[in-house]
Amino acid sequence: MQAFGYYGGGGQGSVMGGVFGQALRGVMGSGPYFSAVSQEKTGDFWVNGHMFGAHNIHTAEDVHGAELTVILGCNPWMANGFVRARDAMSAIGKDAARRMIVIDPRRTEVADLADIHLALRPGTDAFLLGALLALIVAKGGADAAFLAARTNGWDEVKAMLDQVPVDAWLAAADIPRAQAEEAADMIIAASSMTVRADVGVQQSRNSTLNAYLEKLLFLVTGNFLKPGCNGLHTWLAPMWGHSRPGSVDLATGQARIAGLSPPNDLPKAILTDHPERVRAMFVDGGNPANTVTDTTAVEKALSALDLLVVVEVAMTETARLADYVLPACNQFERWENTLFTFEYPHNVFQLRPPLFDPLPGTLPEPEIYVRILRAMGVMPDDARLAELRDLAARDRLAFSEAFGDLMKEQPHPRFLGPAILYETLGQTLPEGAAATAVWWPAAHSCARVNRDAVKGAGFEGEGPMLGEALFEAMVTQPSGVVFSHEKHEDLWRLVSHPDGKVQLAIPELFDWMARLDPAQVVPDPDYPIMLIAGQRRHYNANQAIRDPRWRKTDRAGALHMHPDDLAAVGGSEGGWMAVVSPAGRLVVRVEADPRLRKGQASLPHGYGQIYDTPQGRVTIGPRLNLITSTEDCDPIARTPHHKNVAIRCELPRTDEIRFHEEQEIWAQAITG
Ligand SMILES: Nc1nc2c(c(=O)[nH]1)N[C@H]1C(S)=C(S)[C@@H](COP(=O)(O)OP(=O)(O)OC[C@H]3O[C@@H](n4cnc5c(=O)[nH]c(N)nc54)[C@H](O)[C@@H]3O)O[C@H]1N2
Ligand SMILES: Nc1nc2c(c(=O)[nH]1)N[C@H]1C(S)=C(S)[C@@H](COP(=O)(O)OP(=O)(O)OC[C@H]3O[C@@H](n4cnc5c(=O)[nH]c(N)nc54)[C@H](O)[C@@H]3O)O[C@H]1N2
Ligand SMILES: [Mo]
Repeated sequence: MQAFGYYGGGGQGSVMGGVFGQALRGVMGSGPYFSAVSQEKTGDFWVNGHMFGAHNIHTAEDVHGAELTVILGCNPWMANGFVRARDAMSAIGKDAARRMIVIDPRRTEVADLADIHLALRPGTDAFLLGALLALIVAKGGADAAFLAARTNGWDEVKAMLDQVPVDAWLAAADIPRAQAEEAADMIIAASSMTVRADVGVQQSRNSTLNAYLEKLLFLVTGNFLKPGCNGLHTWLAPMWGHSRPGSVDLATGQARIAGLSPPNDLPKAILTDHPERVRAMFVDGGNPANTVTDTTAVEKALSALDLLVVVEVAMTETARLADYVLPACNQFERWENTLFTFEYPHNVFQLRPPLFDPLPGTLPEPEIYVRILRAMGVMPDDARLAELRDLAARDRLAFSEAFGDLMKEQPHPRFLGPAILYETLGQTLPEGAAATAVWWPAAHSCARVNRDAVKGAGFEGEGPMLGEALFEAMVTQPSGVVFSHEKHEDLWRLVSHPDGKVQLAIPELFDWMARLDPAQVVPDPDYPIMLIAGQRRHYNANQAIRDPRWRKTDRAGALHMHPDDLAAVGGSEGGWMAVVSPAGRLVVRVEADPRLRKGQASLPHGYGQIYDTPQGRVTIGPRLNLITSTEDCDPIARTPHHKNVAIRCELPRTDEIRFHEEQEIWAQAITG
């Protein structure tokens, strides 16, 4: 049964509920699991599956230790994305012995600190990376010893790279040959290199291919699992899964990646007469009505459901469409944990106690899920839970055995682990901390699978006692714990192919490379400007900023245009501009940004919230996904091309300006 769909499982910084959400999903069948992650990173996971053996073998980067850092399609100055990002970028800028290459059409704040800025034409990363790799190989920069010892398929990859028409591809990317050669030389000369990539290449044209070429860049040059290079990291518990071939969404036929379904398919999975269509959705920690591609289709689909339940802290655009809104308390009013534990060689986890009391009428998500599961009648009976609770209080190891036995029973317990732990072990933990019990099996499995690294982090004990020691530290150290300390060499154990080697050749992507054609980069005359539909700026944070007064600047979420493009359409700074895509039209405030490439514009991510004012309904800032299209996406992962949305800019009509100026006046009731 795939009638029950789930979206979210945690927004930024608020993730504890997601673990419990998996219990509800499990008992409700095998419907699609849409997540914010599966509209940015699934192409990357797919490549990891081929290269390393599973979708959840995940690469990390050692920006702090690298001699050369390649910043590829991301802006850590604005977006962070790794620990102490601004400090790390500034440190590189100041250190004469360290280098940085930035690959971004815009001269970003980090490009100012770089040695080389490759300001490529938007959407042409595959051409540029292909050409760079070909140059590196031609210059003898491949690390033959590393490739022979640690990888398979190098001959095929080399044969593919030998075919790259370097000059034609550099022309497609609009990068001078001399600059590309300089970058290739710098990469070859580096004693260590790490590549940091994010949505600038993942939500871009050739997304999955970009992820492959990005990994080839550090693998071909042997910059992998060594200090200052890219690597693999241990997990306390993997944040996503691995999908075997044949795991598909029945209503759409789309293959799942990492256990996830692409949000781009959300409308299609609902608005169909397929018998396995999604009929009910549960949304927790996400605002798909604003953040999923093609808002019009998403709203239509969510409205067509038999049932929509939204767990929220705010009356969002998605919650407005719901049959039931379940009010949650926020991440500072309950126990929470970090989830993006992507560090290596040492990896950190933090369980945070609450700072404030919850507002009346709100509940922590774990309690919401456990109440639902109890009401559904799927939980073990009270006597059984009491027995386990009693064991947990007296004898953790005996509890472990009894809990393990219960998990093997049919039909439901194996899905219900988090809820059962909450009701048993959780009740023996300090007041209010019941939800943290879900980390107990994770601590144990982490200690079992990564024994040496957990011991390396200072934990003592053998067998289950090591896991107990780790769990004890997690729940009693509110400032966090280092749970694994790895030696680079040991991390090779994470590669799960039988021969322990990285598989470099991915035939599907060789075909894709062969299909790349510089003619594809010629702008559409009707939509000649390339829009970054969702730029990270000083005052946006996904959908988490709902009070516009929190934005010290950029309250309107202005369109940024290159000054020449702005002048060409006759616009003026602070005035109005219409942004037109094949999918829709937005009228927005406009400003000039000379850092953009000519022919490139940007709108910020994280705006478009709807409020009720005394005069009527207002939308503050661009509701961006009104102009994005679900089919403008990656062919494998179906991740949207949000960084390369083709648009045109034109001056709005006077009635449009009148409407938006009135909206701004009404909005003063909210913005003060
Ligand atoms: N301030 C702030 N920080 C955030 C968030 C937020 O909303 N606000 N959101 C968080 C989330 S969920 C994410 S996923 C990350 C995303 O973090 P980033 O990926 O760093 O964010 P973006 O600004 O979307 O895009 C990054 C860069 O891609 C560049 N770019 C555009 N088109 C192309 C292209 O074709 N090729 C290349 N190479 N680059 C291109 C843009 O100029 C931009 O500098 O940020 C996280 N951090
Ligand atoms: N056009 C375009 N679209 C994009 C992007 C883009 O660049 N361009 N970026 C994409 C990316 S990378 C991402 S990650 C997504 C993000 O999109 P979403 O996942 O939809 O955004 P979040 O802000 O993470 O969602 C958090 C929601 O959780 C709620 N929330 C906050 N705290 C709590 C809590 O404690 N409990 C509960 N239950 N809810 C809480 C917030 O009110 C908010 O509505 O957007 C994507 N959409
Ligand atoms: Mo994201």
